[in-house]
Amino acid sequence: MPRLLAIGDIHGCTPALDAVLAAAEPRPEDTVVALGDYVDRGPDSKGTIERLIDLASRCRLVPLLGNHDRIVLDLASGGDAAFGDWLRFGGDATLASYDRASPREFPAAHLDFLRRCRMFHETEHHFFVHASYIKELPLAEQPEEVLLWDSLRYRLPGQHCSGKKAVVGHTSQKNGEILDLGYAVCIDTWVYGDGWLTMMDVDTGQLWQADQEGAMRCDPS
Ligand SMILES: [Mn+2]
Repeated sequence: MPRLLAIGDIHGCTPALDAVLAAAEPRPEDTVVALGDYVDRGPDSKGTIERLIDLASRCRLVPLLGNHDRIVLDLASGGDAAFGDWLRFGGDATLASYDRASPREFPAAHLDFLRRCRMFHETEHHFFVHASYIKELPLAEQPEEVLLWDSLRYRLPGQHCSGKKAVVGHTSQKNGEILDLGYAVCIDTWVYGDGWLTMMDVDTGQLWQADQEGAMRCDPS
């Protein structure tokens, strides 16, 4: 059976990504939805995007755009994102990983990867967004501000009108545990801090979790 797998916010923690991929072993028929925020904060944004480009050749990868990825794209295209604010919110680590002074100088293949990221993904029983959603609106009509930026700490979205279960990241769960609201599950478990990178089989609930150094969590349950 093809699996439907989701990966939470990676934030440049490449050893954690390597570890969960080695454990879950995505196969060509599996779909892997990456929930965005590949860059910033952790030490190896460049390596994380390299791994994801490689992963896309080994399974069906559906990468979503995160708010941090959005800022990198804006800066790369001369948009009006605030460079100083970005540096303070983890962009400094991204520049260091590329050894470049601006996202304008990042490899074209990496920027193309970010440009191809989607705002949402939908399957028969689930939908996937980076941050949050407005329950009354169809996915194609959601404001980008909500999809990329809204925090579950300030507003719980409620059951979406489609009846499907949401799989989201963005709101880092500082206790390292996924947040399961029933109608939605948040799998950003704070790998760039003291937590884990979480990969989940959304149909079975099986979890694979690794820390920044790539050590697997022994008993995720
Ligand atoms: Mn985010």
